[in-house]
Amino acid sequence: MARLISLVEDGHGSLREVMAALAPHAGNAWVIGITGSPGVGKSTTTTALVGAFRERGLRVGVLAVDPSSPFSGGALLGDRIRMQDHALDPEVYIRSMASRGHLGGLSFTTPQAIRVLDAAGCDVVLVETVGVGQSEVEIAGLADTSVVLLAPGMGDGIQAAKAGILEIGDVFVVNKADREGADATVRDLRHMISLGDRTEPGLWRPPVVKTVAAQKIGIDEVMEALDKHRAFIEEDGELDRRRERRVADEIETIALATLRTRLGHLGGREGVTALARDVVAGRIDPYAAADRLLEQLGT
Ligand SMILES: Nc1nc2c(ncn2[C@@H]2O[C@H](COP(=O)(O)OP(=O)(O)OP(=O)(O)O)[C@@H](O)[C@H]2O)c(=O)[nH]1
Ligand SMILES: [Mg+2]
Repeated sequence: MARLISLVEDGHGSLREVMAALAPHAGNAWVIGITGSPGVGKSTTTTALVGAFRERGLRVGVLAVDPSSPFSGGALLGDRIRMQDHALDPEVYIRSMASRGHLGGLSFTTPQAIRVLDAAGCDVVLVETVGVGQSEVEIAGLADTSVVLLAPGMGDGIQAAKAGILEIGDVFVVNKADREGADATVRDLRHMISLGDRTEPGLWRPPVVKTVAAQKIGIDEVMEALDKHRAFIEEDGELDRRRERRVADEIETIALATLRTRLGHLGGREGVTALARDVVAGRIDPYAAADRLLEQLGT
């Protein structure tokens, strides 16, 4: 798994073959995204959830994804993952990952890494993403179930709304409930959710759960909320729709990466220079030039 995920990170040429081999084995994992601001308790919560899924006898994969980091799955992120509890469990695979800044970045690597874990027989794949802006919203969009973590005083409902996370959360967790202000944060959040457009009948209404992840308090309630969400989306077809959306994005990203590679083979910017000369001389317009470029790419 480690080597396959490294191939994914490198955008290695053999991925085409690898993915073809994996395809018949993928499609079973429950992908759960866990996102929130730095230090809110994502890794601690993830560790507790891994324990809870292991109690059910399930095989679990964990991907810790840092959209802000150009570094690969090495030391820097490794330090961040506090999951030693499961380091010796052969049914748990933990990996931190970052994009190396090419081939579509994390939108390229994350779904494919999930696919590797899925094909390796993980029943559940937990994807931890540091909340630093838009990219985490995108990555949360990859999950079947998205968990958004907040902590008292760190992000109240209004901040959550600003960050766009009210729309992406299927389950909200107010962690560090041993600190002051947790109940107020829960109230804020419930209020903000009630103002949104997710209160119509027939829609999933995201629950807000309080936890002290460091003491594993509230984890059963989080598991219950996850199970309910899973059952809900399975029932109403949303699970299939999400998976189709996820794969559609994946296909698009791969296609764009392929186009970019072909452009590179044409000599990259140099291949464009002749066309640019024509545009500068007023012989053609830039749209026509772009069309010609695409023709040369064989599209
Ligand atoms: N008081 C308190 N501290 C907690 C709780 N959960 C986690 N922590 C502590 O908060 C700190 C950050 O926890 P992590 O789980 O690493 O947080 P994270 O969101 O994964 O952090 P990054 O990956 O760096 O963004 C650690 O020192 C934890 O021990 C909690 O429920 N209460
Ligand atoms: Mg972490």
